[in-house]
Amino acid sequence: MSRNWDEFLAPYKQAVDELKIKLRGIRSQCDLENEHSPIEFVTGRVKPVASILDKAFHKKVPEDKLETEIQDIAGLRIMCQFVDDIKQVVHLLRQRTDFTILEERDYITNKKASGYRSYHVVIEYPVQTIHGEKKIMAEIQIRTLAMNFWATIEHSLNYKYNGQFPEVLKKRLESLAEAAFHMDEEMTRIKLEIQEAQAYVVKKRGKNT
Ligand code: 0O2
Repeated sequence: MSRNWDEFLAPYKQAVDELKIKLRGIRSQCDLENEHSPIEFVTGRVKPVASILDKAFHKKVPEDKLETEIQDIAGLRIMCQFVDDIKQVVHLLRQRTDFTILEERDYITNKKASGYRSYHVVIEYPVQTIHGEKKIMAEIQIRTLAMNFWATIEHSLNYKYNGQFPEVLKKRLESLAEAAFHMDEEMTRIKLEIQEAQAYVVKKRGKNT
C-alpha cells in the first residue's frame, strides 16, 4: 500500500499543536491564580513514519488499520513535579469537553516489567479540517520529572540495544527506576512537611493578631 504520509499525518500534527497549547494553558491559568500548577511542562510529537511502521510490524497491524490500532501516532507528554500532581492532571483531563477519553492505563500502580512508570490516557480528539471534522486518537503520557528522566534515558539506551537488553543491564535499569521512584516519594514527604510547617506558622500568626 503506497500512502501519502504528509496527508495522513497532517491531522495528527494539527492535534499535537493544538493540544500542546491547550495543555500548557492549564499551567498559565494556575500561574495567573497563584495556584500550584500540577503541570511542570508539556511536550508533544508526531510519531516518525519509521516508528509507526516498526510498531505496526511488531503488533501485526495491517497498514490500513493504523488509525484505529496505533494509539500514539499523536503523542503528548505532561511532566509533573510530584506523584500526586498526576492524579490532579488526570482529574482535569476527565473534566474537559474538547476530547473524549477512550482508555486509561495506570503504569504507576502497575509498573511495567522494565520498571517503567507513567499514566497513559488515550483520547479521541476532533480535528477541524477544510473537509470537515476528523476524529483522531492521541496518547497523553503523564509522569513526574524523575519518571521522565528514567524513561527518556532507558528509551534511548533500549534503542541502541534494539529492545534486547542483556539481563544484567535490565536488572540495573529496573533498580534505577525504583531509585527514581524513591526520590519521588521522598520529595512528596518533604513537600508535605513544608506545607504542615507553613500551616502551623499561619495558624500561630492568626492567634497573635
Ligand atoms: P515512542 O514514541 O518512541 O515513545 P506496546 O504494545 O507496549 O508497544 P502500547 O500498546 O502502544 O504499547 O501502549 P503502552 O505500553 O501504553 O504505550 C507505549 C508507549 O509507552 C511507548 O511508546 C513508550 O513511549 C512508553 N513506554 C512503554 N513501556 C516503556 C518502557 O519500558 N520504557 C520506556 N522508556 N517507555 C515505555 P513507543 O511505541 O515505544 O514509542
